[in-house]
Formats: sequence, C-alpha cells, structure tokens
Amino acid sequence: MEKFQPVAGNGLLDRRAFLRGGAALAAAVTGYARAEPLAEAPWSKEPGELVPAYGTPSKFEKAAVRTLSNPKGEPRTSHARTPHQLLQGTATPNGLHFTISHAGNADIDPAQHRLAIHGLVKRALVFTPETLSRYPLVSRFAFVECGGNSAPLFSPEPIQATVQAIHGLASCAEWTGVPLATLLEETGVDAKAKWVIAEGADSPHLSRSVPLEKILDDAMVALYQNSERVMPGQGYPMRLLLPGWEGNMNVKWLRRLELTEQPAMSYYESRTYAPILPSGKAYQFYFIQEVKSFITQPSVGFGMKGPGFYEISGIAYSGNGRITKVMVSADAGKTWAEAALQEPVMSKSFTRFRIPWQWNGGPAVLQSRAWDALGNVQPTRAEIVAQRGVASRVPPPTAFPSQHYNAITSWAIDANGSVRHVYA
Ligand SMILES: Nc1nc2c(c(=O)[nH]1)N[C@H]1C(S)=C(S)[C@@H](COP(=O)(O)O)O[C@H]1N2
Ligand SMILES: [Mo]
Repeated sequence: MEKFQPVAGNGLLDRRAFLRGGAALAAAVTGYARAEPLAEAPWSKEPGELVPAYGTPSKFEKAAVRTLSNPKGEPRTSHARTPHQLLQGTATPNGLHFTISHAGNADIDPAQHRLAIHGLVKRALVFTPETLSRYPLVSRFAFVECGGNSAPLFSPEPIQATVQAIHGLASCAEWTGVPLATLLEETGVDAKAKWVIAEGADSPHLSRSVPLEKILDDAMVALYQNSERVMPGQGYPMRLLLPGWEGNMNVKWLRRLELTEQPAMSYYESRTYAPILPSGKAYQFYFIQEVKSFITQPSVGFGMKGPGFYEISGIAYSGNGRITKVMVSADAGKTWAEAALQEPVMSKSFTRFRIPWQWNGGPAVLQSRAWDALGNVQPTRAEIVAQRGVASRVPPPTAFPSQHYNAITSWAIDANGSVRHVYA
C-alpha cells in the first residue's frame, strides 16, 4: 500500500499514484470492478436515430452550455461564459468558447468583407477572406482570456458562484490563419512604424493599439477555429489573434490594421482596460495575461460523493509561454504536492493538470498554484490584494480593481462533501 501514501497534507497522493496503482486504485475510485450482468437497454434493440449533417452533443448533456449576461438581448455587453466544471482536456468546443461582444455578433457576408493594411507601409493592401486563405497557413493552440476574467475574486467577501461564473471568460482553441509577419512582408513596413491599430467591422468598430514587435512575433489573422471557420462570436470571417495577450486586443471581425508611430489611445485601452491601482495611478497598458490556474473538478456546485479516491483536475495557462509546474494543496496552502501536467504542454495554451487525492471525509481547502517558463509564479490572493486593492463593499461596485486577477482560487470542502468558495 506504500504507493497510496500521501505526499502532502490532507491526503494528496503522488501524481503518478493512479498509474502505479493501476486497476486496484481505479476500482477504488469508480467501483466499476463490481461485476453485474449487463442489461439489454432499449437502444440496443432497434436501429438508432438518423445521423444529422452537423453533430451536436447528446441531449443528456444539456447542462454543458454557456451562461449569458443578456439572454433576452438586454442592451448591454454580451458575455457568454465557458462551463469549465463540465469540460475536460484543453480544447474548448467552438460552441462553448467564451464570447464577449460589446454590441452583439456582427453578421458578416464573407464575400463582402475586406481587411485593409495601411498607414506606415510601403504598399497599402486590401485582402478578402478568400485571398487570405491562399497564403501559407499556420496552426497553433492559444488561449484567449478577457482582462476581466476572475475579477469577482477582487470582492471583499468570497462569492458562492461556479468556476464558470468566476473563471469562464477564458477559452482555448487551435487557431489557423496567416501570420501577420507574412502579410507585412508583402506590404513592407516603414522604418518609423512602432504600433499597429487594429479595428473591427462591428458597429462600435472596437479598436486597440498593438506594438509592432508583437505583431511581427506571433500575431495571426485567424480564419479557422478548431479546424472549422472561426465562429460568428469569435469574429467570423477573421479575427486578430495575439497569443497570451489581453482578450480585448484580439480584435474580432477584423477589417483594418493601420501602422503608426504612436498608439491610438482608443476607448478600451485608455478607459476600460487600464487597471487602476490603490495609489490612484493606472496601468497605461496591461498586455499580458499573467500565469494563472484554477481547479475545475471538484468545484462549487459539484460536490464529493463520500470519502475515497478522487482526481483533482484543473487548467493552468500563462501569456508568457509554457506552464512548467502546478502545485496543489488540500490544506489551504500549508503543504503542497506537484500535479501531473497532461502532454502536450504548449506555450500560451491551456494545460490540464491532475493529481489523485484520498479524501478522508473531513474538511479540506483545495488550491492550485502555477509556474511559467519565465519563472513567474501565480500570486496568493493576499499578494494581489496588497498590490491592487479590493473592490468596494458598497453597491454599486466600483470599477476598480476589476481587471487582471490571476491569484490562487480556494475551494473549501466541508464534511458533507459540498464545495464553497473561500479566501484562504
Ligand atoms: N470587434 C470586436 N472585437 C472584440 C470584441 C468586440 O466586442 N468587438 N470584444 C473583445 C473582448 S472584450 C474580448 S475579451 C475578446 C473575446 O474574444 P472571444 O469573444 O472570441 O472569446 O474579444 C475582443 N475583441
Ligand atoms: Mo474583454
């Protein structure tokens, strides 16, 4: 039984225990080894349903949907949050990719859509989706995360909400498109150019300024999302993809890229996404989505079913590059054990982590903490609050701090197995 010895407080097991424990441990978790005769179910007795032209999930998976901020079209920004507590793996299905659209999803006819690249270039050029898709394409996985994701955790008191409500404004997909370096090679770049102003074709013409360096490094005009055309909510027929950078800068329904000497100081970069510090000063730009992780199973709303073996699982990612390590605690951060990272671990992408746990039925506080390839470590909540402050207690909640929360999330398990959000 040595392989089931805890490696950290409150019953955390070695990350390889499930592998080494093999069938005995798996049976302890699931109970499937108890032999029962198989029943002949109705679906085994007749031909099945017609195969649809476009598949959708089983009717038994109705709960795996996004939660909406304006389900009836209320006039406000549309937020659709990814149900992380119901997903495994790392690629977000296209229908569950989180969406933030400030004025709804533009309904664009690709035959009429144009992308102009102009300003400080040698030759201004205009592309159609069709001409763009004839360039050499590249594919890469990348997460997109809204700068406001996880901001509920700036609240002075813990909030009893699901991981979807707290961390649902981040998703990950395989994007395929044309690297902007390729397109700028074709337009030529004036030596004076330092910034690229990206603008969308939706009615607010959302625009953001991006340093030319980032554009030439790994920016892409994405045409495909998980192998099919980019979804309307993700910017059909094309979006700017800036791997690892603030969601808002990943301009959807992309129609214009203007090379300039100075940033535009557009509405979103000078107001919404300029996080204010307790000193009253604000970040002028906050490009990178810093290293973060959170546990998706178990989490609020999905409790434990009696003492025994469980797998703790979650997502880690960093806008700086690869995830190098995730540590998990079951005793509110007193002791930690290293989680297994699911291969492949890709730069600026979701990384699934997992660790086996023997829950003894007593109170426990689960936390995860991630490290990235640049050596950044996910902060504790105390650290981020000391630096950035907490949101006001008095309604209406103040606008600050409301962006770029990447500290540790804590889930408390009580003796009856239910999960609560706590600050620990
Ligand atoms: N043109 C345009 N681009 C946009 C937006 C928008 O409303 N219009 N929303 C932005 C915001 S706030 C975020 S967080 C990301 C979200 O990308 P997604 O909806 O594909 O997940 O898109 C950004 N790009
Ligand atoms: Mo956003």
